Amino acid sequence: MNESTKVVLVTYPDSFRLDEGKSLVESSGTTIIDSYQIVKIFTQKYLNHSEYGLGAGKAEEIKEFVKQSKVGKIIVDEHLTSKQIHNLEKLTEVPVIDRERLILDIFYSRATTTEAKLQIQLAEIKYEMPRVRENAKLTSGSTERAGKGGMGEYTVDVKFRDLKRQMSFIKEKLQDARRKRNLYLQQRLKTGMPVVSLLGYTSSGKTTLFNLLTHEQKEISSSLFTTLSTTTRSLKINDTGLVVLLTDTVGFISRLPTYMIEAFKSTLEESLAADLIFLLIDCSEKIEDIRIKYTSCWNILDELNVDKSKVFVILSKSDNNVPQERINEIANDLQILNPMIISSKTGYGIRKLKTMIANNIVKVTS
Ligand SMILES: Nc1nc2c(ncn2[C@@H]2O[C@H](COP(=O)(O)OP(=O)(O)OP(=O)(O)O)[C@@H](O)[C@H]2O)c(=O)[nH]1
Ligand SMILES: [Mg+2]
Repeated sequence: MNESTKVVLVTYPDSFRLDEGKSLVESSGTTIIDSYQIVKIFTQKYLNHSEYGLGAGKAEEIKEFVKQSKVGKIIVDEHLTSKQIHNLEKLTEVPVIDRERLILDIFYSRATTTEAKLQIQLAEIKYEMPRVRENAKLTSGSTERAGKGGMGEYTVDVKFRDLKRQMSFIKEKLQDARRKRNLYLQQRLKTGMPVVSLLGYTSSGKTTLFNLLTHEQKEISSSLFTTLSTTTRSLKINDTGLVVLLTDTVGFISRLPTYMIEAFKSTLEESLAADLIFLLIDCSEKIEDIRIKYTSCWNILDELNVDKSKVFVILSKSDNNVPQERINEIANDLQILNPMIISSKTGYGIRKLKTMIANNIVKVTS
């Protein structure tokens, strides 16, 4: 049985980051041994103060609360340096988890394929490496070189070398997995079957659409990062006789450091090599949130050098109380001409979506 750990969440006051921070914490507790129960949320306009990330006054306030309410962990929804984590842990006497650690923990608890597990291990090492020397410095109390003048220095070097060795080992294994995947992809491409991929922010409805189109039963949920690996199935397009391969994959999230995007590149590779990319946007959300998610998705696509001409925006979840005026407002705001509007729940727009695939695949392949 899962045990719940009482945690406090420290995040920003704006509703987007506050809600996403809460969802991340809730998602992290659904499958790992100890689930989190948020007992209080502290907000801060800035989380880049040098000593603790948060301001010193807020840190003291949290320290008191943690003591009185027997809180087991503090989760800060921002990237923190080792020094900031160390200072906050020392002050509050409970473990501190930052945004990257939290995302890594979710990935870790959810990963089912060997490749996904390796990618997470690689991301973890990349998270760990810059912290090794820093941590040693902090725990030895020295402000100079790590573990100066004794055992410390030696231990740190050994640990560092060990992480480096692990990193090249994992990279090699990932290369192998990648080669196999590429071979598989090449074989598929040789069959001439066009590939259509579903990409988008986490929880935008990719897997629900994938299941509807391919009659699959892949896991869907309102938690973040439900899908962590790539699945491909064939899809018959109406009566055209056209068969395409449809891929579903891991979702995006904002404020993801480059090394994490890098770590997941090979999972995304198949999706990125597609003839058509459907970028799903949940249109039932607030326009401000849609804007942030849309921009984040494009930032990641840009970072991955995706050819923009093959990306089509799909507004998903239209059944969720989205009148036509809202659709117009979103299309205007995001400057999308004739967006496709669908609902995987009611089936609205699905026929049109298939026709659109047929039309564009013909264009791409002719
Ligand atoms: N109302 C409504 N809800 C939907 C629709 N499509 C998906 N959902 C819900 O949205 C949530 C997320 O759906 P998923 O299909 O798991 O989303 P995803 O994009 O695959 O998410 P990740 O795998 O976490 O990246 C689930 O609770 C779904 O039931 C839709 O058309 N209408
Ligand atoms: Mg999914």
